[in-house]
Amino acid sequence: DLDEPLQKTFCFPPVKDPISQDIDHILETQSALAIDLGGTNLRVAIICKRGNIEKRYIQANPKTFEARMQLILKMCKDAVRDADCLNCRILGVGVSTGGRVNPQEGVVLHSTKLIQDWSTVDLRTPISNALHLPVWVDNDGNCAALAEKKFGHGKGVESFVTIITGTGIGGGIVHENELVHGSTFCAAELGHIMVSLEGPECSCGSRGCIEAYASGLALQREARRLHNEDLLKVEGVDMKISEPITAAHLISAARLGNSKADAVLNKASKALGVGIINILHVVNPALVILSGILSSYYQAPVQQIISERALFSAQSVKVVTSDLEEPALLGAASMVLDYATRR
Ligand code: BMX
Ligand code: MG
Ligand code: CA
Ligand code: ZN
Repeated sequence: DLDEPLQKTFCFPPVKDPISQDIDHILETQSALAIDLGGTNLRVAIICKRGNIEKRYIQANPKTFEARMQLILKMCKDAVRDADCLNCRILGVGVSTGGRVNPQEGVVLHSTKLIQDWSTVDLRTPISNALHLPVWVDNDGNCAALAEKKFGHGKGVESFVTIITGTGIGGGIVHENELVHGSTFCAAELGHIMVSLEGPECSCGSRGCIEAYASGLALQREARRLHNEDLLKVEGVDMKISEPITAAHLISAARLGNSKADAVLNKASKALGVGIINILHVVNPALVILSGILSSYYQAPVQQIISERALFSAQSVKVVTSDLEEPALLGAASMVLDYATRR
């Protein structure tokens, strides 16, 4: 990003006469501060009303509650300062986080060990006290669904689900135009749909969850296993792997003809596809939107399994990949942009 240092050097709140202040106020874009807390990263972004990401910040998500809270507040303060220079007027803060969330209270109720030290956490009070802004909080998969509804393929669709693959697998359900939260805010934890009685261990403590087969973390684990057993090589191709092994290596090995890598990915796709069929048979959505790192890989096999194994009446469902860059962040912003401007 070439103009970043320049912007830093020359950015200070200008002193202006009242008339140009008035004009500036009109020209300011109503914006939101969005935060996304995942199994790997902590992201913050300034997002304007139309859904453009004006500026983005990314750090590793700290492992302890104290360090995490401290970093959130620091990143937010930096972003609020930068927003001023970008002429973005921040209306509030939207937080997307892994874990079960009570959005009415702005509290993270419980998290799997994907985010450690993250249960019974009031996010609204400290963030709103530090920044003097209203704060909205929801689960990351639910936020992704809100983003699809406002900016993506979910626009105008009464009933759809979204599955977002990252470190884990997040889910969101929009039914009759409303997000489904459930009786104890545990609805739409779609990563923990179980597709086998035995199956691999999941970070939630159970086994056979689709997250344990098809998430970024699950595929990375399998890629490492194959790599350590010297099975990730492709005959006739020089696959030097010096960087850390990820799901991407598994996909490229499979594409180059590695049958072990192909088998792992097939199983992951099957698990995900069967999990999605279970969703179809419970909520019968019109649309399934896949997003995140592996969505374009999974789309075709999922569609295929649905045509083979879903009940006839559920087969009309469309499976698409999201065209949003950052669904969780955009959804976090949409809570602010929709509610802060509502009269
Ligand atoms: C886990 C779970 C979900 C979350 C999903 C995606 C926690 C902390 N997380 O299944 O609530 O939606 O991961 O998370 O309980 P990500 O880390 O891939 O963004
Ligand atoms: Mg995430
Ligand atoms: Ca969810
Ligand atoms: Zn699980």
